[in-house]
Amino acid sequence: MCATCGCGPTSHHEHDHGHSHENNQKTGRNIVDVEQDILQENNLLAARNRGFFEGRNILAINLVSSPGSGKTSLLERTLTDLKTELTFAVIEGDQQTANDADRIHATGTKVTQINTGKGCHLDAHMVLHAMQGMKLQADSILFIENVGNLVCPAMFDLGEQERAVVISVTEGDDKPLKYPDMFHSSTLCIINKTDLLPYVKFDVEKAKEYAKKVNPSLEIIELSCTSGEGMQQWYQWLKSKVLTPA
Ligand SMILES: Nc1nc2c(ncn2[C@@H]2O[C@H](COP(=O)(O)OP(=O)(O)O)[C@@H](O)[C@H]2O)c(=O)[nH]1
Ligand SMILES: [Mg+2]
Repeated sequence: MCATCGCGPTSHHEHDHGHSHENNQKTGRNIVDVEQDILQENNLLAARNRGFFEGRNILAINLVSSPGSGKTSLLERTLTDLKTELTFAVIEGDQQTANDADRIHATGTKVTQINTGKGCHLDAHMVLHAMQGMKLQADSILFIENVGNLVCPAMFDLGEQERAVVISVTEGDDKPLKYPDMFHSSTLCIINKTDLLPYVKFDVEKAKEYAKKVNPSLEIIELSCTSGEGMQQWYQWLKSKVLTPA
């Protein structure tokens, strides 16, 4: 159950405990109202974050995926390979632990960990709060690694310019159809762990077709953080998004 967006209680109550129809209707209505309020407030703060990023020419990229797709691995390799060319900072989101922040810190990159407790996503306020203690440099890239979850983070704009959804070949090629909101709201889809393709049933062309069906303008990059295959294409994409300072 998510303590902040209220995505849990609806389905639990409706399916597990057999509440009366009237009660279900009432519960459903209340939850929709609360969600609208939360999202409206979030959008205002996201606009504030976006203004901050634009004013300092910071490219903010929200990394979303299910747990274990390889977000932190992608960051570790990227930060290590490009640290002499670009300036980076990272905000790490997880329910518990500072494990990912430790992994990022080991690359020499400035990082702040947000623990959401029972929350299943980052929101714009958490990002604003984290940024206030970070002294972000102008003309830099800020990666925001979201909590591993293909559902709720889709609803929460953080003020980012780009949203990259990472899927790995061990998760099944139908994820874009099952979680369309996430793929619809993303600008880039990274298909990770291509080194494992010989061992798993994952049709790359089908995955791409499904992703494009949900979002025709979605860009797609296949890569492996382990073997390094495809990483250059990701670096090119990243550099193409960095705006030259005026
Ligand atoms: N074989 C393979 N394993 C990977 C790759 N990228 C990440 N992993 C592994 O997947 C697991 C989860 O990775 P992590 O970066 O922590 O995922 P996150 O939860 O999305 O941040 C770790 O055991 C990684 O070593 C890859 O390209 N190939
Ligand atoms: Mg991680």
